[in-house]
Amino acid sequence: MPEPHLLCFGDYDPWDIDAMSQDFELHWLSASHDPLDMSADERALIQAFAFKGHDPMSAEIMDAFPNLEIIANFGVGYDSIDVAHALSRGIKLSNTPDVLTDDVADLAVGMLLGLSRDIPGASHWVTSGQWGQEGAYPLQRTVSGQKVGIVGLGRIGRAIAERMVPFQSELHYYARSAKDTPGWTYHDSPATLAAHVDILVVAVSANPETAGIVSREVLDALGPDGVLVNISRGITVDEEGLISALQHKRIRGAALDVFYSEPNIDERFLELDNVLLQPHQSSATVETRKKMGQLQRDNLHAHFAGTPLLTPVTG
Ligand code: 8YV
Repeated sequence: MPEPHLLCFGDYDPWDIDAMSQDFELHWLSASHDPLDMSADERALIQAFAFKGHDPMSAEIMDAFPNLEIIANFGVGYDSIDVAHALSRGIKLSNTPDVLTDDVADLAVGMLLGLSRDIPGASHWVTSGQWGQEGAYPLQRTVSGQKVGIVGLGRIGRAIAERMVPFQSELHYYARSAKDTPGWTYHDSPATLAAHVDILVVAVSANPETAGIVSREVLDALGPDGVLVNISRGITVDEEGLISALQHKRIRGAALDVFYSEPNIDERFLELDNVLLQPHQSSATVETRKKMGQLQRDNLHAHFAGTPLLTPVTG
């Protein structure tokens, strides 16, 4: 049987390219990364997309591929994909949940520790020789025993909350409805949650409903002693409001792995002394990226074998 034709979006590691090329006829985008630059003949060959990255996967792109059957997303979040359009055209969708939960939760906790104890600044204090010349580093803030609020208690939010239990955190959360939780306090709005905690962690999945869910009002409720950690998506936080809150110290600080505009983030972030900034790397370990690639391929194989997708996106 001829191998299915697969169009790869994004940068893949060599092990993914090797594995994909064994079972698929691979096609790559041109340097412009614009799928509409491909010839109509080549577009007509494509049966599947291996989608990676955060560029919009629009109705226009899908419609330019008349024989597209499946979009296999490399990532748990699929906010860049026009899901409604894909499903209306009968194009199947899959994502890569679960396999990245631990790494994302680990980084959220690491960012929280890094920000609260200013680990990057303290490291620079040593490497710059200031420790010897100027003495002890300025005092930082404690993490253990603080009140931690999670916005979105899905798989990743729950994994972050569980990691904070050994830190003796008092745990609070906001979700669409109360969950079965071991003594954690439910709040029915993000602002009420923020008003009750010292540390607010955004772990909600991004969609039109959650865009801007961490609004100026929420940041003000968090208050001048509060810190924000975001490992979800830039659009879940009102970024203009966040920059203003950080500039005017209306919140104490923010640890951010995600931004409105990546990788060229708003330059005002670079001037702030109360942030810890990461390059959207929460799932970026060799171990997890191998598992994500495997799950992406397993979904593609399931589709072409005529069996149910392992991790379908259904809307
Ligand atoms: C990306 C992510 O998939 O899983 C997600 O939703 O944001 C990441 O793990 C990764 O950056 C590749 O685009």
